[in-house]
Amino acid sequence: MKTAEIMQRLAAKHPGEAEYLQAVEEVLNSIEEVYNQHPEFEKAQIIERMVEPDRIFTFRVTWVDDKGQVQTNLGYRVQFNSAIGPYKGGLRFHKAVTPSMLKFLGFEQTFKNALTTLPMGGGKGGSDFDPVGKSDAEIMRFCQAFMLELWRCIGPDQDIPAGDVGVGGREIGFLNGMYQKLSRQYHTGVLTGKGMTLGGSVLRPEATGFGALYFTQHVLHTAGKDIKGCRVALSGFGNVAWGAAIKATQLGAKVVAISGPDGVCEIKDGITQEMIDYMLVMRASNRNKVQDMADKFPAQAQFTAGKKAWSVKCDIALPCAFQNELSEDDAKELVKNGTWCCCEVSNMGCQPGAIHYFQSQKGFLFAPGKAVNAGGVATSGLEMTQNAEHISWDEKEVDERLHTIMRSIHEQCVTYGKQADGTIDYVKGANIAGFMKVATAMLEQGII
Ligand code: 2IT
Repeated sequence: MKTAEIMQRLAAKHPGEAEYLQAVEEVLNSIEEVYNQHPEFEKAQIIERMVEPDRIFTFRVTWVDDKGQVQTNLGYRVQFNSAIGPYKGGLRFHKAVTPSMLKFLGFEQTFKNALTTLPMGGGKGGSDFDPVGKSDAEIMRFCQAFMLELWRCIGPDQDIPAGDVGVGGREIGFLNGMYQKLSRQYHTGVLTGKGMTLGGSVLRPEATGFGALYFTQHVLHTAGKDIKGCRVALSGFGNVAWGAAIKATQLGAKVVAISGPDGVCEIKDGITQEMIDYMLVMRASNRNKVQDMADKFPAQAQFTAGKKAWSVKCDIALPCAFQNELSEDDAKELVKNGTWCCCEVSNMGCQPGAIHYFQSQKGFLFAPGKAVNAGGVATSGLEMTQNAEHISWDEKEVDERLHTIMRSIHEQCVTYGKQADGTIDYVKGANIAGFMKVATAMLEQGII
């Protein structure tokens, strides 16, 4: 296989699907060499089959806003790959959602889920519904209308959605209620990220951020460094940034920045527990403004409009918000300011130019989203296990399992990403490890 040829064909077939093509190209660049050592992959056309989703459902979602006006959005579920288990992946509600975005996320999810060690295939879904400025009642009505279509596509052994950007515990609760009403199935295992009263798992809300910090610790230890005392800049202030802020602080690091679409809050002395708790209030308000933190804590947080978290001096940069949120120019600014590590917590948070720049800097530590943020979906997998067994584990049990999984993901990256000079290429490691598992499963299932 030749990456350039495959990309040319895909770009012609899917014009304008920039994020999807970007995600595929990154994986193909990493695996080309390994792939070409396995003629059986080529014979079974593994790559040609793996880059296309199994199927995509597209549906209209119509609902009534608080003013009584009828609103129409588009809803999607991309069932990407089921070779190693039922489709699993989140739902994203964001005004910029397109099929391309959900295809990139579903493709990434397939490899990420393979890395978790759990039997989950890859999927993703969502809508171009914009939660910003919506009331609780509007969110509820939208979720109910969305589920009127989605429920026929999903099931506990078929496809298990969860949250993503714009979808948290509140939304999952509304979605779950409508699913049960429509299907008359009262099992708990069709959505993950549920609240504790609905069969959710302890630590699921924190899991993406916690897992990311456990992974970051492994990256640092392997390079002979310690997170204690490090300054950490986070982007976003949603669920993922919240979990990352808690764990980074617990591990002795200082979170010196959070950000939003409106700008950045610099927190010179490090984020406090009170401020971390306030992130939840900010998320629930649907205002989507990080300035609210500076307004609430004017002595600790300094807001600058229009700036990103990457303008703040830090040791470790953790993108926790959206794809392509860290550009090559941002990467240069970070390195100039002394940053020596970037672990992507958001999916595809760094633009290709940023990754290349980081990797060109001797000693710079970079790890990709599909390894760093896999603790979220892994804990969804643990939620599925608890639901299937009709039991619930305590925090210690879930945290230990999350630790074990993140350690295993790191080991897989080392196995497949170790370079001749002893350093680890985490991008290559994660992509090859995930690919090998999915490709092998596809081979074993025959041509289907
Ligand atoms: O990107 C992700 O891994 C998620 N949004 C979580 C997916 C899940 O099924 O928990």
